[in-house]
Amino acid sequence: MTELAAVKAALKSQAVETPSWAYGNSGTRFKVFAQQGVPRSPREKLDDAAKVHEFTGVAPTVALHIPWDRVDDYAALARHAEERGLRLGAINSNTFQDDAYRLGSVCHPDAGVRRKAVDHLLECVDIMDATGSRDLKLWFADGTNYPGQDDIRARQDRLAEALAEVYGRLGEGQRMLLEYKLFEPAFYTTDVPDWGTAYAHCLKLGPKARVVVDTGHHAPGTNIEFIVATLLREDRLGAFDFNSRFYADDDLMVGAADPFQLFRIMYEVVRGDGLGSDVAFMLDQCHNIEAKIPAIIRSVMNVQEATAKALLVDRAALAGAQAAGDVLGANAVLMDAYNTDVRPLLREVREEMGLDPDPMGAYARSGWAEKIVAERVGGEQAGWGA
Ligand code: PSV
Ligand code: MN
Repeated sequence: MTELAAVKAALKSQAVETPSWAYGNSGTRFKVFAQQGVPRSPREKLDDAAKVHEFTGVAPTVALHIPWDRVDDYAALARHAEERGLRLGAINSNTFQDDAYRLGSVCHPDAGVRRKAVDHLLECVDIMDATGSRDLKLWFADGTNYPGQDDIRARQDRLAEALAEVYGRLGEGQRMLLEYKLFEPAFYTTDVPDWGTAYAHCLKLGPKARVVVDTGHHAPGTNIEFIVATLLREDRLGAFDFNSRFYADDDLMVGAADPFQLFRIMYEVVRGDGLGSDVAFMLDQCHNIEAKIPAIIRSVMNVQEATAKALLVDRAALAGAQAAGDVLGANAVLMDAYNTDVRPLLREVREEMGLDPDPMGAYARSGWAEKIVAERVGGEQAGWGA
């Protein structure tokens, strides 16, 4: 295979998982702006996700969030997905919206609340059995707001105990993905605040436990690609939650705020053999003021563009410059790839995949946006319950 053919093959087999909640209404804690045509059920979310896959060709799986996507029959939901060329992806737990969780969930000082939270996580594994999902994705809002509020170390012990019980329930081929987040909603301490804490718990649990890097969950200036390189080197990178941030957990379209950062991350993914591996590339975004489906299509395209540039890095030239201590030369190799306009290459890739080379235009011309506005009247629009 020529180098270009290898780049194209990698781009064609890339898979970006889209989040069910991005198709529903969501927003900031100040206001959720409802939009017309928004899905009213998990099935309608999948119908929208199918459009993203139809026009990009690289978004074959959809992550669910429980209880936002709770249905009576998960196997039937999986069939609904299959009939649209999709599969159900990660099952995201939700231990952050129940009144019982005021002081935390799996780290709560009360054993009864911890039991309730763990039972929910076990329910999520039952759902994985029914949907055929590989990954259980855990993010905990647990933490404290005030010094002295609770015992930091005891909370780690409770967390470890809960994770161990759920880990023990995982079936063959199932994985636990542990997501960290610097702060919010807890402001003084967060129980899983960083990749080191997540990694330490995963290491103790075993090989099925992996770390999730949500690109919005770091302090400003954090070198995320370093974290990615390290986790890949340790074989503990489970997944990405892609989005963009200007300030904190903004959940904007990935690649919008800082496409160069996304490129640097994707370069480490390529360098660390993470592309085409079992690392899941998921979006975790909210579209509050912009049209949702086009925003998700744009996000998928942004990931593709960053990936294409990362694949175009002349690795031999880079290694040569690095070995020679040629600081500027090495930097130039990386920047040459970043500054390449990969849009013509991606148009070609899409044509070879039998797709319209312009996914945004193709979606706009498809009439789907008008159809859902006309048809999805009545009922309650899906939202994140915030
Ligand atoms: C938390 O901020 C998070 O990133 C987690 O992944 C949640 O599951 C997701 O957002 C949706 O609220
Ligand atoms: Mn996330």
